[in-house]
Parts: sequence; C-alpha cells; structure tokens
Amino acid sequence: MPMKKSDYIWFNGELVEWDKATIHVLSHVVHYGSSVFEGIRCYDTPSGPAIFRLAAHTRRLFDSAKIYRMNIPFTPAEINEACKEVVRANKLRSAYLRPVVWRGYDSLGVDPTSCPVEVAIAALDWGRYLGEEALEQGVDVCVSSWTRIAPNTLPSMAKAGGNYMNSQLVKMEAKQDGYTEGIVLGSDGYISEGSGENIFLVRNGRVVTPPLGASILQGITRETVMTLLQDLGIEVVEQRIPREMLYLADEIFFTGTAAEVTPIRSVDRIQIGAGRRGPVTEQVQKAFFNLIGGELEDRWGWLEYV
Ligand code: PPE
Repeated sequence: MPMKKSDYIWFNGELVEWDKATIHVLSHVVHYGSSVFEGIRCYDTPSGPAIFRLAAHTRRLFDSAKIYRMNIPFTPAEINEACKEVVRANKLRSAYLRPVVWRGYDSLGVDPTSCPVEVAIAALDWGRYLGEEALEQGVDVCVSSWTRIAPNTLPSMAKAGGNYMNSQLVKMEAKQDGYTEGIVLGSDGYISEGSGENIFLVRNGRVVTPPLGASILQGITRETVMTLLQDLGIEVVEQRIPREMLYLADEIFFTGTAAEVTPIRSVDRIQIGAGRRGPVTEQVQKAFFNLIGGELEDRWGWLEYV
C-alpha cells in the first residue's frame, strides 16, 4: 500500500512540508537501527477527531527511549500537543500518527552518545492493516519459522526500530508462503505475538493471552481489549500458551493500533473454530468500534480530542 502523503510533518519542533522532512544518510539510525517509535490512531468521532490513548502511547515512547538511554529533547506534554497539532495542521478527521525518535548525524560507530536525539511525528491516512475484509472474514496466518527476540537480546518492552528486523522476517516469510501474517513463538517455544500485533485465544468462553514475559510488546490495544472484555464479564487470563493451543481454540484474534481487532480464521491451514469471526471476537470488536466511534461512553478518558 503506497503512503498517502499529508501536507506537514512535525520535525524537531516545527511543521515542515512532507517532502522536506529528511535526514542525512550517515545518521546513526540508518546504520544501527537506533530508533524508537509509536503508532497511534486518531478517530473521527461525532465530537470531532480524537486521538486514542495518546497519553499511554506517549508514555510508552518515553519508556522505549529510556531503555535505550535516549533523552528526548521534548517533554511528554510537548509531544502530546505536537500529535494534536499535526492532525490539525493537516486538516485530518482520522489519521495514523507515527511519532519516531532517532539517533541522528554526528559520528560513525556503534557508540551513539554524541549523536543528537531527534523527533518527528507524521500523520497519515492508513487503511486496513491486514486487508479490507480482514475485520469481518478473519485472516489466514502461520506459525513462523523465526523465533521472537529473546528477552536478554532486544528488550521487547521497547518499541524500537531494530525489533522490527525480526518482525520483517516473520512478515515476509508469511506473505511469501501465502499467509496474511505470522505468529512468532518465543525463545522458550511458547506463543509470543504477531509481527505487529498481540494475540488472544478463546476457548470455552475463556480468553487467554501471553504475558509480558513472553517477549511481547505491551500493546495498548491489548490492554484496551482486556479492559473491554472484563467490562463484558468475560474472563481474561495472561498465561503461557503452547503452539498447539492455537489449533484447538474456538476463536483467535489479533489486536494492535494498526490491526485494531482482527479475527484469525486459520493457522497453518488448520481451521479455527467455525472458520470465521467468533461470538466473543465479535462482541469485543463491537465494543472497541463503538468506543472509538464515540457511541460507547468513554468512561476511561481514552479519547483525546484534538
Ligand atoms: N506487537 C507488535 C510487535 C507491534 O508492532 C504492535 C503494534 C503491537 C504488538 C500492538 O501494540 P499496540 O498498537 O500498542 O496495541 N504495531 C504497530 C506498528 C505496525 C507497523 O507495521 O508499523 C501498530 O499497530 O501501529
């Protein structure tokens, strides 16, 4: 899917034209993957555009930077405001926001300490992450031959650019082999997550999802869905999940900012449940879309109007 340009990108504190938001080829990040980023959605609600869980995303951005000893030269409040500003400046009703923090241009070599820490925030129109029909029909996925980054290699709580080298291997293999997405197992052999999504399984009305210790990204949609499920009176448990549990599940779904709540209809060509979106998935999807559409009361203060 080619990128749909908007007019401006917030770049180190200023709005610059989309085509002028560039960096030098010898920037540290280009060579060593030294970036942390966020993916945030802004939804068109009856009360105007609202950024979903902005504070939580900004917090995670600063957490990711902290892990990598990067000092972001802006405050969380300034980043929040910049996210709103970029939506307003581009006159967008809904958008996908991509804040990114990177080590810039100064010296070559692994040691990043002399390189400046820079920040940009783009807002663009990004369609359905896993395809137009995915939300209703579900997607066909595989278990990847790749393993998720091990806990003492790259920290999964950081949403770092470098982590996505692993995700790219998973995604490319899956697509090459005719699947929409790949699920990665952790270094212990238990289920971790998708290349860009967290995963939930439903069996006998009970919902399970891998814990933080399974090298997952601590997904904000994951936490949202856990809250919505509890609200619906559906039990959710974080536990280690063996691969074969995928095949035996009544329902499986992915969660993520880009993927939202996407059902999985088969894994490794084995049909999951009835092979279409199941009732629990449908219920939580409905709650999620009602919430972001402004139809379900936002009791949590998750919608941040721009
Ligand atoms: N795990 C991974 C590895 C991941 O990349 C994401 C988000 C999630 C879980 C879900 O996290 P959250 O968005 O907070 O619910 N992936 C982002 C980037 C995807 C991309 O291709 O780029 C996203 O969904 O925005």
